[in-house]
Parts: sequence; structure tokens; C-alpha cells
Amino acid sequence: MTSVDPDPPAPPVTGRASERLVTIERFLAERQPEHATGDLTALLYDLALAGKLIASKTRRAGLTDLLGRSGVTNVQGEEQQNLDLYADEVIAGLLTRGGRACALVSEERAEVRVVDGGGPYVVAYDPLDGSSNIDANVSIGTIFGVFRRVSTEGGPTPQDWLRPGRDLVAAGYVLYGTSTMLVYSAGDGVHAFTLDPEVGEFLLTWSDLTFAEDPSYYSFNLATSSQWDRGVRRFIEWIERDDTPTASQRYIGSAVADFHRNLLHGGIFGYPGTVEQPAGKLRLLYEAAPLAYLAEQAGGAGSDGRGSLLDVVPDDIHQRTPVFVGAEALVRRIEEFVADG
Ligand code: FBP
Repeated sequence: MTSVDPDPPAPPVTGRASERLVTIERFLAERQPEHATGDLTALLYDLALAGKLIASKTRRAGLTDLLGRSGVTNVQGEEQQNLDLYADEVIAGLLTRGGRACALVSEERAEVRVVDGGGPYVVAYDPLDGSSNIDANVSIGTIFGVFRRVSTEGGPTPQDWLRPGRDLVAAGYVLYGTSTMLVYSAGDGVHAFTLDPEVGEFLLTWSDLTFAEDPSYYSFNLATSSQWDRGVRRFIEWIERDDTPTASQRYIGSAVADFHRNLLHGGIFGYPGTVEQPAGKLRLLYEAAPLAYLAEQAGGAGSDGRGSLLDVVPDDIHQRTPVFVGAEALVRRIEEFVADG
């Protein structure tokens, strides 16, 4: 029997390490397609600035009254953390004043926020993903997805935000961890920037990130596995066998952080449906679809167990979905096991 190293050294990151000092502003401007109006670039700047502001608060949360619960319950039935509300306010404020967004979909708001006189984009976002980890000082993040408005007359309508992930023009996240990183794609690969707190700039760390072929990690909350689809349980049995890819189990409980580690070192993150919650926990529009978009841009895949998450058209802005995102071979393997039932 081969002995499995429980803590293998992380393989090198599959992406081009930046040899030059490049700010996100410069990178976005250099990568802007010829026909671009600059609106998307400006909107991504606003999201980067929101990330800097939220990072400055999360870093000092224990020194301020921002830790803890707000006593208010959101549309998901979850008690909102003070930092959830702060992050939502910062993002909504910047995107409303920025003039590039016509509608905002937020995990923390029951309804869509329509921006008078807004621009051509709809932004769906989770202001702070992994809220249950805030007080424990574990990595959390902001997730966002950007759609181009399709309606032409009057104000934006549900046809502008009840969209499949396939229609995204950009997606990304800001990870508040050992360092603050912004990872995004606008349809031309996945790129990562690190916030240099001394100069207050997001500087390019890796461009064109892709999922490593050999997976190092699988990330599932196994505590609910007894309630999962038989196919998903068989996948876990398969990946834990000695004669299958050597992957270690790692689960942070912040989807953005679990996704990020697996993007850098190869692996899969999954949040299956259960008997009690067949649609799972994660939300399609502002958690699952943006992560699936990034996964596909990085040569991986995103699935609900039966097909691509990017082809699911939501009926509701807070619709939930089972989620499996990561290296393509592993996502396909899950789909096969689920199909076998
Ligand atoms: P929010 O914190 O944005 O509500 O996100 C949900 C989430 O925290 C994910 O980030 C994470 O993957 C999952 O829930 C953890 O759930 P559980 O505690 O059931 O494993």
C-alpha cells in the first residue's frame, strides 16, 4: 500500500508569474479590447477600490465594533454580520456613484437595486462570502459577476439580471486572507493581483492562471455526506482510494477561499444538495456562476452535478444550486458518478 503524505508540499502555481510591476489599472487598460468604451474597465476599478476599503476594515475588525452580528436577518434567513452590511454598503455606494451599473443584485438585499441614470452593466455580488468565518479570523471574500444590460427601453428589467452565467462579461473575487488578492477574468484568462498595503495598489502576481492537471485537494463539508446524492458519495469514495489521484481533503468553509486554493494548486470544491436542501446552500447568480465562469476561463469547469452551471437560467435572484467547481477532469468524474446514480 502506497503511503499518502497527509500534507504534501503545494505544487507550483500554474500561471505566469509577473516579472514587472504592473498595477491592475495598467493591466486592465493594456488588456482592453479595441472597441471598448472603458465602462467595464472603470467598473472593475470601482470593485478593486471596494476591495481595498473592505480589506482595510477586515484587517482591523477585531479593534473596532465591526465584528459580530448586526441582529438583522437577511432574505436567506441568515443573521447578517456587521461586516456583511459594511461591505454591501461600500460596494453599492461605489457602483451607484460610478455610473456604470444600472442594477445591483446583492446577497444581503431581498430586492434588486435599480440605479437611476445608471450605465450598461448589471452587477451581482456577494459582499462577504464565508461570513461564518469572520469572527474566527479565517479567510473570507467578495464575489462578483458582471452582465451587460440587454433591455433597451426604459429602466432595466428582470431580463437584465435573471441571466445564465454564460452571459457574464466578467467575474472575480477579492480574497481577504494572509494577503488581499483580487482575481478576475473578463473573458481573456484569469489574472491575480496582490494588494500592497504600503502603496495601496493591486499589483499583478500571476496572469493566465489555469487548473493544475494533477489535483492536490478536494474540498467538501463531509459532515452532511450521509444526505448527499449517491453519485457524489461515490466520488468521495473514489478520490479517497489509493489507486486514484493523491489528493488531500481541505475545507475552509469559505467558498471563495476553497476555490482559490484549488485554482492555485489543483483540485475541486463542492457544495452538494442534501435531502433537506436538494438545491444546496450556495446561490447561483452571485456565488456559483461567477466561480464557474472563472473555472472555465482557467481550463476547469463548474457543474451542478448534471450539467454546466453556466447554462442554468435563474428564476429568482437568490436561487440556490448544488456546486462543483474545479479541475475539469474531476468535475466530469462527479457528473459521471451522478449520472450512474
Ligand atoms: P455566505 O457566507 O456568503 O452566506 O456563503 C456561504 C458559505 O459560507 C460559503 O462560503 C461556504 O462554502 C459555505 O457557506 C459553508 O457552509 P457550511 O458551513 O455548511 O459548510
